[in-house]
Amino acid sequence: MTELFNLAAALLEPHLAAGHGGRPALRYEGDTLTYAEIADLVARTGAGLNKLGVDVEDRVALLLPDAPQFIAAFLGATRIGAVPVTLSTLLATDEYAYLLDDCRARALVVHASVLPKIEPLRPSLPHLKSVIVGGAAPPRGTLTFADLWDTPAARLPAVETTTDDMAFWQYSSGTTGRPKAIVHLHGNASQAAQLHGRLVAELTADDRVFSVPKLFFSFGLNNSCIFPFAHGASAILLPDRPDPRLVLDTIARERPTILYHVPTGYAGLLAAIEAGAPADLSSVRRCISAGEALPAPLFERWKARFGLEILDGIGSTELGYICISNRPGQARPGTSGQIIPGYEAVVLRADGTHAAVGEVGDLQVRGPSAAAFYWRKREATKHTFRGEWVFTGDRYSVDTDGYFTYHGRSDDMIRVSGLWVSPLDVEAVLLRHAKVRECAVVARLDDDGLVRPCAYVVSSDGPSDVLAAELLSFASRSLSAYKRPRWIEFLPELPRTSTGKIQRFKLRGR
Ligand code: 3UK
Repeated sequence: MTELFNLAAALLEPHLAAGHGGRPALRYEGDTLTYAEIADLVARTGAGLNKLGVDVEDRVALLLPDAPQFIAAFLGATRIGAVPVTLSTLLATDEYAYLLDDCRARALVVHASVLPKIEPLRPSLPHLKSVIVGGAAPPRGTLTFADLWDTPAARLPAVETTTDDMAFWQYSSGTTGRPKAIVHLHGNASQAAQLHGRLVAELTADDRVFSVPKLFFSFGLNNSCIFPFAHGASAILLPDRPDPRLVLDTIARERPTILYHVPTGYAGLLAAIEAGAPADLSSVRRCISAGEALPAPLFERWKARFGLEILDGIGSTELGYICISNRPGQARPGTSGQIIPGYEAVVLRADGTHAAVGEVGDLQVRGPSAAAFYWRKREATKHTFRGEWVFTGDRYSVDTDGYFTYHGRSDDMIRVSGLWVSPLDVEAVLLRHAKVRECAVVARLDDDGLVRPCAYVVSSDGPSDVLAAELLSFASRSLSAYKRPRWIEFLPELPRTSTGKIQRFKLRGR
């Protein structure tokens, strides 16, 4: 039912009304910001955006590191019914050109360190009227947060959003085609805080959460903003690149009670500790992972060292958060756990009937945190959002106890370190090398059981270790670290269908 509801108001106002305005909401660079301080920043940011002409339903792109300014801009925009679009800070100029044009951002809030990647685009973005710069002194033609915050919050016009209004957008990539904006509504945005937040993390107002995955991801936004604020807890924000030693220092210094990371991140922390990095996890009572499958040996190594289970769960940006998860004390290593009450999951055969126990099929989930649709992508929306159900694109089986086991993707996409890798992007780079005639990139497990890209290459020169090494370094020049192939395997030819399509599934089986 459509009723009046505003996400930003729902996350902050109850704490002030209950007299908890003095409680900590954020820890950032050694400082504490209280709920009252955050609420004031949010109200002033909203009022400032209004003064710039940002109106209800206008998109406000955010290109910011994890910091209080991110929270102020995100909730400030949401509060006035504008629609924040959280963008990764790690992209290239041509990717921002597409995203800012696709969402028709009316305003952009950008950190000074990322601004140089955006500046060349301004003339080609007619909808972009205001650029607000966080961080260092801004160049001409832009505004600062201080300019925004000049506006007294009392002037903030109340915008009455409903549960069915758009709250925020997040981009997700696909195998082919451009990234798709996933549209979240006010009414679905905080539902997962009452499901995973209560039943798996078991959040209370006394918790201090630390999410290594950043606020611009759906996992991080829920972990570091929506969940803690829904429960009156506090979040530790780390603006820097999360090098394992820095993460361990932050844990020792800030003493979080709940740690959120991706499996590759937990493996990185263990590797750093085994190489001698000091670690004090005595404050941590719960470790949560998502983004890619957590291998059982990694679960066991972590438990042996710290006595803590890593509770892995599967979620997606489309579903709003984790829907199937291991529960405290009941974790089964190597599985994604059981359905979280409030969600329903089915494993489907190709003909749409339900798979039997143990049979692998396509995972489809429904639940209250699911997003509404993809912006301006009608065909993709029809494929993924099927009535109340979300088609995940993941292959799963379920056992008699209701534990779900991941078997990879139904499309060719590869999940590495909790990030999407399209085989096509990696293949395009390798194909630029003069000695690569054909290639196909697929997922393969490394020694830790984590997924990494592997490239099968048909070369004009035939197999050679020298060429393999050359191709690895060639790829590393134009691909981010997580996208680089870890192995090069030579084949006389690639397996193809009669119509000439590469059969990547045959290579995955090798
Ligand atoms: C894969 C997993 C195996 C799976 C996310 C927690 O990752 C998140 O969202 P994305 O939209 O990607 C979704 C896809 O990632 N995946 C995620 N978790 C697992 N595969 N085991 C897992 N535990 O392919 C899924 O379809 O980036 C994670 C919370 C919110 C999120 N958005």
